[in-house]
Amino acid sequence: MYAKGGQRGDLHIATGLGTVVQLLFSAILLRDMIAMPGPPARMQFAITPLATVLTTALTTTLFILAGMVIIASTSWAGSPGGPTLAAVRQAGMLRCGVSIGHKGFSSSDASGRWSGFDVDYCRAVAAATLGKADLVTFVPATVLNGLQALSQGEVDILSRTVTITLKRVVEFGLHPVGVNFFDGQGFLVRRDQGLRTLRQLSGRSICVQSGTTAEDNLRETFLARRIAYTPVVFVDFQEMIRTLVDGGCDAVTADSSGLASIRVSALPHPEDYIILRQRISKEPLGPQVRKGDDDWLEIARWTLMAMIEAEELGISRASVDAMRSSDNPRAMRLLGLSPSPPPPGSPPPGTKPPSLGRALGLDDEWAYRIVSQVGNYGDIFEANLGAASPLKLDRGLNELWTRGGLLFALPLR
Ligand SMILES: N[C@@H](CCC(=O)N[C@@H](CS)C(=O)NCC(=O)O)C(=O)O
Repeated sequence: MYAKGGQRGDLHIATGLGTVVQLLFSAILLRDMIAMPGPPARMQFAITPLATVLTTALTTTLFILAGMVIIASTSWAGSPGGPTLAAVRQAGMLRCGVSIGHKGFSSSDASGRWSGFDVDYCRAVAAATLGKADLVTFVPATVLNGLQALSQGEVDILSRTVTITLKRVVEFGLHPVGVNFFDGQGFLVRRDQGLRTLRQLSGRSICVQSGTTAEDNLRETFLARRIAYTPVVFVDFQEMIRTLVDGGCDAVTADSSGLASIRVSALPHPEDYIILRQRISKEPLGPQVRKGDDDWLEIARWTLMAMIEAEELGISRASVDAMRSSDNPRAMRLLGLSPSPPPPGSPPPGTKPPSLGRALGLDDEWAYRIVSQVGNYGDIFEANLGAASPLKLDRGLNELWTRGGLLFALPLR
């Protein structure tokens, strides 16, 4: 249904091989023509050494030419951008699916301005691809509607607390970009009920939103632990919260980050509620793109990696300009700068592979714009979810691997 953008490198190799085969056929044909019987014996005597010299020279030249074709076509034949990038650039706007109202992750204020951790990732993709972080149209959607909107081409990327699962990826034809938030499912209860463990939820009513992973996890876990409960299932998230506040259920279960968000933004007295310590699932949350445009997947994936890499390198929104004169080769590479003068052993000019940005079909400054306009991973975590935000979440599993967490940027080289 969607135009395929990938396999450009393979195509170049195929073209190169095709050219070689064609050239070799021509050489063999020429040799056979020259060696064809016909001319008188004396002439044949004269032609044979000449023919041998000619065909040897021709075949050698053709081999060299063919080799050059292959080398030229396979080196850095990679991603020139793909159809989604072309469409996004044509529109001058990135369409990004986000959650409807999920403070800290994505929510809009009275003037319609969106903010949050998932919103910032969309802005980073816009900065990388369009040059400006604010060239994003946010399309709010529930989990199911968001997945459908992505698979039907109504958004270019989905960035909304969606758990990556095998069935969703296959059923909706998606590619997970990477995990940008490691979460787990928890339970929010009123403090005065005295509930502190899962076992104490036995016989209680539990509110849950349909179409989310929470619904299945709840059923499976409570069945396996033989804990009886009454599910109260909602399509509408706001209605679920109202029901908790009105005492219509004893607990709400969802991603624990979502519960922290509900607690500070949707409940009249946050201090009256607590989140139980136990978690019943793994919820790897992350952006997703539609299958069929590998080049776009790479742009989305390496945007996330660039934000993590920038944090690993200590390049933040505040320090990025100063870091442009860093002597760290990784930092220089990420920021699309080459050290001057080039260090000994550098490839001669003209044979150097393109910068990371150009390899993605972007430009040299893509990652500089991401960090200077939006920030590194730690910047957007702290501002939206961490100490500087109402949620005050710990980094926990979302800390860099160098500090004991799970965040690890694939090498940007
Ligand atoms: N990660 C879960 C659930 C994500 C989710 O949608 N959570 C709800 C409850 S915390 C939510 O974000 N609601 C707010 C909204 O849809 O705007 C999933 O992928 O199924």
